[in-house]
Amino acid sequence: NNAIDKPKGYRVSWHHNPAVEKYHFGQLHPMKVWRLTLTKSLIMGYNMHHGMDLYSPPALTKEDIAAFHKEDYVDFLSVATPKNIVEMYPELAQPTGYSSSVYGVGDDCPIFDGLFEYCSYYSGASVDAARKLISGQSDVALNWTGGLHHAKKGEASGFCYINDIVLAILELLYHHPRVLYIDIDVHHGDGVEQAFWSTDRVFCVSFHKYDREVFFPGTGPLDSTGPMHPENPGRNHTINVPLNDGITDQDYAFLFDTVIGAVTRTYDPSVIVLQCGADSLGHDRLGCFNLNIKGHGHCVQFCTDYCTKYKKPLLVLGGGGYTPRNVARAWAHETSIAIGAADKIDSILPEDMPHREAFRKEGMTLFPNLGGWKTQNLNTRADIERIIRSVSEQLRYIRG
Ligand code: ZLS
Ligand code: CA
Ligand code: ZN
Repeated sequence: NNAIDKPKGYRVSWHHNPAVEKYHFGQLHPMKVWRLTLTKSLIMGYNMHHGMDLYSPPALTKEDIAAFHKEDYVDFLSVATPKNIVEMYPELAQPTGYSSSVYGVGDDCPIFDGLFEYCSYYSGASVDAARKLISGQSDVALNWTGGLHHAKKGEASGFCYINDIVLAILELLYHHPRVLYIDIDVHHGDGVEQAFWSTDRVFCVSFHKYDREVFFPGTGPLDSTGPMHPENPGRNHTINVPLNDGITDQDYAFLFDTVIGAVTRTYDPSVIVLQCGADSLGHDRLGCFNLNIKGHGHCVQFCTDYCTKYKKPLLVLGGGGYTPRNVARAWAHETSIAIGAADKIDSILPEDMPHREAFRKEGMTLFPNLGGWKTQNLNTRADIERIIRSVSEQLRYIRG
């Protein structure tokens, strides 16, 4: 572990309102809110909360949310319940006819009890984290309950209702000239990309599985780099890294370091926002990559090192992740990276950890082998070289 040393006075903040943990998407739904409880337990089991400032931020109000979202959509979310939704919109009750659905509601984005409170809590934590970075009270701010990148201005999408990332970036833009957004969730960060498509003040980079026909949301090809119009400031300020099944730690790290290294050099962001969706790990229920916990964590290490070196704030968010035990492992490991304790946690189970002996006997580890899963690596040398070539050509158009 050759992470760069943390300077004196370096502060990490953890933004988590435990109220988010009590909501349920439904029995069959892959989004399990209890993965957040598991993550918290692991972080606290390793005593990492002593290395951070803890905040339990308030819920956002409808007005706060309307900074990005359409008012009628926010009104709708704030009143919809499982009971009244079918009375208001009988078309949602049909087993087949929900495709042209109301505000994106349907099987992926169900209306469950307390939905609006759930949204206001996870978004409140992201906005609070952004504010602590702006005020200088924090250098790295974590919100594992956020990172819901698919939500649109007036529509829910892909398990996301309110786009906490967009709300946090809008907050950062009050004080920061240039925000770099990086998205390592296995899905394309379409909602954030769309929100900042026409500005050069936010640079969006998403790494994702791309297959237009079969993999959600079907957007984010290599040649989607911002608006076409030559006068539009957003032109060339989006990078998409479309990947095939089975990418390994080595290939992913090479792509990440090359692409993010080049973007940071040319764009010189004043702050970084990193969405850490854990569905890019091997063995994810919805994912298809072969990343291990440490391969995923490498991206967090890269960003914390960069931000420490150049004294820039970093906002770290959660996202997808559908094999809860691995989600908790990844985000606990990434918390240890943020506080500069990754090398300690590697081998040590804390003295006072509940069930410590049982864990040790079972050979339980933060780092199970998640590689070599399901598929082989279908990303060829040529694929990776094509991506690197395209990105370096694109970056020549960005003023240096
Ligand atoms: O990035 O693929 C789709 C859309 C469909 C297929 C699924 N049906 C239900 C709707 C139409 C084309 N949706 C994806 C969304 C993935 C969102 C990822 C979010 C994020 O990680 C950020 C948090 C999808 N993949 C798998 C499912 N949906 C899915 C699987 C199983 C179920 C159960 C509950 C619901 C219906 C049966 C469902 C969805
Ligand atoms: Ca992504
Ligand atoms: Zn995802």
